[in-house]
Amino acid sequence: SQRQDERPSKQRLLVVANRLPVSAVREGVESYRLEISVGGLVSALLGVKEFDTRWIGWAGVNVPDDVGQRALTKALAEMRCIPVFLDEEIVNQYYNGYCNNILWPLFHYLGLPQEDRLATTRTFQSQFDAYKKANQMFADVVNKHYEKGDVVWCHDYHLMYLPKCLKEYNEQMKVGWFLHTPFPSSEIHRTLPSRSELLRSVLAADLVGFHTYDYARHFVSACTRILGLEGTPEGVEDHGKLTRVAAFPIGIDSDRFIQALELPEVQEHMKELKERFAGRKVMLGVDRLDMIKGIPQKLLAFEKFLEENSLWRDKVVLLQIAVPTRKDVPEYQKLTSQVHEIVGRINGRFGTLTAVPIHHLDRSLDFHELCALYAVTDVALVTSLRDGMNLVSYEFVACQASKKGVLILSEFAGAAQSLGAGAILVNPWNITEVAASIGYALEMSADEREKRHQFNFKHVETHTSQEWAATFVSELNDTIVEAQLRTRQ
Ligand code: ADQ
Repeated sequence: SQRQDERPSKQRLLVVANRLPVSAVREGVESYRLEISVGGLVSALLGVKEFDTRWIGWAGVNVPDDVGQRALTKALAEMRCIPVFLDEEIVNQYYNGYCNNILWPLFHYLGLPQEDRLATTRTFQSQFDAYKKANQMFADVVNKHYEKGDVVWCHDYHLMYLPKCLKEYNEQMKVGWFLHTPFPSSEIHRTLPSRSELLRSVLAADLVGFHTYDYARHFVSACTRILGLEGTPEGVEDHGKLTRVAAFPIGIDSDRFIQALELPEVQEHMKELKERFAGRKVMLGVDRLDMIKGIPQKLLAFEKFLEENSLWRDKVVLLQIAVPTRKDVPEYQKLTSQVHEIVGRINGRFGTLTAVPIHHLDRSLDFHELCALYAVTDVALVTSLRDGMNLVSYEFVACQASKKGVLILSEFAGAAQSLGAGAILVNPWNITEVAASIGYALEMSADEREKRHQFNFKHVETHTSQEWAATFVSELNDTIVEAQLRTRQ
C-alpha cells in the first residue's frame, strides 16, 4: 500500500564484536554447522526491534581456504551475520595474547601475569601490532558492508583500535564504542605501553559508553592526564571536537528468565534439585572460570564459615558452577588446578560419607537447568575481584520472585551500583567479612529478605538489556545531530 511505501525503512545497525553470536563448526569442505550462543549481548539486541541489525565478527573457527570461506559466509548470511576471517597466528597474538593476556588483566587491576611479566614486556610490541592488524581487518569488513545512514556499534576491549580505522575510511560514519569490562584508574592505564594510541583511537568514535559513571570518569581522566585533553561534563574535547562519554548500565532480558520458570522442564529440574538438597540451604556461584571472578576467595570464605559454624556444616551446600574459558592461556589452567585443590581440601575436611559441602562443576549449564538452579537457591555468592557489571547477579534476582533469596555481591562488580541496596555488599578480599555475611544471609528474617528482593527485582525488571541497547543507539544518533548543529553555528 502507499502508506507502507511512505514509511521510512528501519535504520541499519551494524554490531561489531570480536565473536559473532553464532559459532561455526566445520563438518565438510563446504558445510558448516552453526551454533547460536545466546549471551547478554545477543538477547539485548534481539529485543531491539526498531533497527535492522547485522552482526560482524569472528566465527571462532580457522577457515584458510576460499571455498570454505565462501560456504561459511553464505551460511552465516541467513542469520544476518558477516564473518571476519582471522588466521591462527593472528588469533594467537591478537586474541590470546594482547586481548586476554594484557588488556583483560590490566583492565581488572590484576596487572600482568606474574612470572611472565618480562616475557610479556618483550612480546608486547608484536602482539600490539597483531591487535592493530586484526582491528584493521574488522574495519575492512565493516567498510565493505557499510551503507550511508548506518549506525556502527563497536564492542569491547578487543576492538579499541577500530573506531579510528573506521573514521579513516569514512569520517561521516556514525561510530559508537562500548566497553563491557571496567575501565581502570588512569594510574593503571598509564602503565600500558600503547596507552595513548588506544585512547586516541577510542576518541575517534562519536559516542563512548561504559557500565558505570566511575569507569567513564576513569576514561576521561586518562584522556586528560595522558593525552592532555580537556574533560567536560559531556565527554572529552580535542581542538573543538567533542567525543561524548557516558554511562549505559547493561541489564538482562528479565522476561525470558521469568517466563522460563513456568516451563514444565524447568519445574521438573526444580523438583529434582529440591529433593536432592532437602533439609539443606542452597548457596550458589555461577561464573566463567576466570581470575576476575574471585572463585578461590569465595571458597576460602565458605571454608572459614564452616570452620566457625559447626552447626551449619550439614545444613548448607555450595553449588559452584564454573564454566572453563580461554583454556589456551596458562594462567587459566593454573586457576583450574588451584580451585580443584581448594574444593578437595574443604570437602575432605567437612564432608561425611553421605554428603559434601561443595559441589563443583567445571562446565556450563543449559538455560533451563540454570533457571531452575537460580530459582531454588537461598543465597547467591558473587565475589568478583573486578567485574564490568556481572549479569549472573541480575539473572539470580529475576528468578527469585517466590523464594526471595539473598544476594551477596562484591562491591567491585559494576552491579554493586545498581543492586547495592538490596544485596549484602562485601569486599571479596576480606574473607572474614564474607564468611560473616554468609551467616547473616542464611539467617536473615523473611521480612528483610522480602524488602531487599523487591528493591532489586524492580531494578532488574525495568532496566532491561533491550532498554540498554535502544538507549545507546538513540544517544548515538542524537550525539551526531548535536555535533552537526554545533559545526553549523
Ligand atoms: P562475563 O564476564 O562473561 O561478561 P557475566 O556478566 O556474569 O560475566 O555474564 C556471564 C553470562 O554467562 C551470564 O549470562 C551467565 O548466565 C552465563 N554463564 C556463566 N557461567 C555459566 C555456566 N557455568 N553455565 C551457564 N551459563 C553460564 C562480561 C563482563 C561482565 C559484563 C558482561 C556484559 O565481564 O562484567 O556484565 O560482559 O557486559
